[in-house]
Amino acid sequence: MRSLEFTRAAERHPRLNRYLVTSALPYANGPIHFGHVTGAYLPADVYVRLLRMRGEEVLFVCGADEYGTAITINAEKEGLDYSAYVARWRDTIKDTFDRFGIQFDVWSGTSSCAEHAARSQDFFRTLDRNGYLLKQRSEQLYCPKDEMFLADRYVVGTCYLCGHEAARGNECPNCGQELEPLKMKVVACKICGTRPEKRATQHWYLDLPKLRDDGVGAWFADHDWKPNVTGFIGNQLKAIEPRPITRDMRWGVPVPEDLAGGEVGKVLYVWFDAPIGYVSFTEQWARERGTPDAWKRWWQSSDTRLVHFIGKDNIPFHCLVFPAMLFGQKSEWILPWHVPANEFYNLQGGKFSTSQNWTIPLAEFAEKYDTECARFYLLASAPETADSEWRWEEFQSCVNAGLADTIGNLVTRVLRFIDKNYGSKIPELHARHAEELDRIILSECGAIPDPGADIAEFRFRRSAESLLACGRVANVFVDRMAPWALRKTDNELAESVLNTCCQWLAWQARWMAPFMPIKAQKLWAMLGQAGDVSAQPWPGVPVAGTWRTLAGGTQLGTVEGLFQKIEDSAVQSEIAALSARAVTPA
Ligand code: B3M
Ligand code: ZN
Repeated sequence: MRSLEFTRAAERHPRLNRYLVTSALPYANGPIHFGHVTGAYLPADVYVRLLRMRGEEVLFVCGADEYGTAITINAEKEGLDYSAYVARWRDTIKDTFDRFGIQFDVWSGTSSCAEHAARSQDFFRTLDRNGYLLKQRSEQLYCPKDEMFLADRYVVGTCYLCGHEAARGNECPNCGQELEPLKMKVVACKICGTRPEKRATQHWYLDLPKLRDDGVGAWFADHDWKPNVTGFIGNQLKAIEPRPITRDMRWGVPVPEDLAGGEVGKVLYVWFDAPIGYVSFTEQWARERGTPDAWKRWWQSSDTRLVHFIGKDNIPFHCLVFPAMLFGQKSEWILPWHVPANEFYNLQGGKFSTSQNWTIPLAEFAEKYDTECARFYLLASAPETADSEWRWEEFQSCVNAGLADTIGNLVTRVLRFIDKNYGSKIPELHARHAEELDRIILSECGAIPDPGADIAEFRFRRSAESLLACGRVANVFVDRMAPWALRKTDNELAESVLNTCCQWLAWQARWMAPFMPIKAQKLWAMLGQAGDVSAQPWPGVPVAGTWRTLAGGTQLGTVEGLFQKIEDSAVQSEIAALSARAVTPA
């Protein structure tokens, strides 16, 4: 039975929902770059912040993806054991998120989360029990010298699709296609260079054709996807085949012993266990807060909206394979409600590449620049519907001409003027001016769509536009009303105008909170407001007659600049440093 309290809350907020928000689990195998940040983490963080202000119930889950051959090969190269290697990257990546204000409710890792192996094995076991796993013996490449099967990246050879000579056993870095290692030409063991031989071994496959026919196909078809998802997955579904989900390796979640049938050294494929991390990390969160069963409310309650924020290359797994795994549990598990998938984000005319050093080291960036300005620019330039890029000149103009000249300038010109001429107190609104001033600022200076409505529908670029427009409108208002002149001729009107400006800034502070929480808080405090601006209800668009929330006479806080402009010389030296650091591929 629903508690009275719950019913009352639901009546107060008829739109109240529960949102389980995830960001793709970054591989614990290197630093993340701005492409990752704007693709899967920042929009999720902004979305979560907005939902919280709207009073929705939200949980934001992420952690590192710590298995797979890309990781074992790099750990071996560095002579580190796997756990130490992934722990280092797990912490480094988390540090980057902290610097950019990306705040998860739980941050974990697939090899360190205590719940992860059992939960992954449970998924596997249930899929098997429900008839969705196939077992097949097949020939695989085996290195006689290293005495091991060569999973994925342990195979190097020539791509049979494009001829690229350094293709890996699972995919070609040149043409981006998935490969079958047995079809590759001139194959060698990545570790010792020996030509591998073929040996028979057993593996498990996820029966995707059956899952499609039993309901996943129908579920996909009546879902409202972004256009970049519909066509791509629709085609994949038509020609879908069973997908291998185990590997011969030591590092990974072991295939449950009771099912292994004596086969040893088998682990779950990294892409099978990784999305289950969303679940096991939720379990960890629930345990750590002392309510171990609370995770079910998020994953097994049909009124939860599951939202996966991902980059383009993770689409098949989040729109098809993971939903199929959830569906195949044949119990209360929910399926994704939305999968906002971004396109690629490039850097100054090239692709972000850690190996070719075409990147911006983020810890260093955070020492030199304002990371909240970067948040804003990254959103304003996000690859929502087409590839887009970070350009230093654009970052500069976004900060200087966008944030500093509109929002920053507005704040200082209004608040400093009040500081100087009105004893640092918000001037009164005189009733006879209220209606006219509302009309001028709310309709004659330009209309702005609610950025919250855009964020809720994953239009982050447009929401960023609205925030700037918010500053522009008020600047138009200030120019038109010219309170500095009015003060000498009609001080009551001047006071009413300045009161209106402060009300507008309070509005703007709340609108800013999801984008730039620290600056929003500063502005909130400058307006003499107590408490946390992010704990304020989301205000929507201002409505004449009811939108003013600040009391006249309120003492302002200390007025300070919100944005620092970026010099031309800084931009030039960043562009030069980028090219100087870059290495051309061998
Ligand atoms: N680690 C791939 C990536 O970082 C992968 C995502 C897993 S989400 C379950 O692009
Ligand atoms: Zn070898």
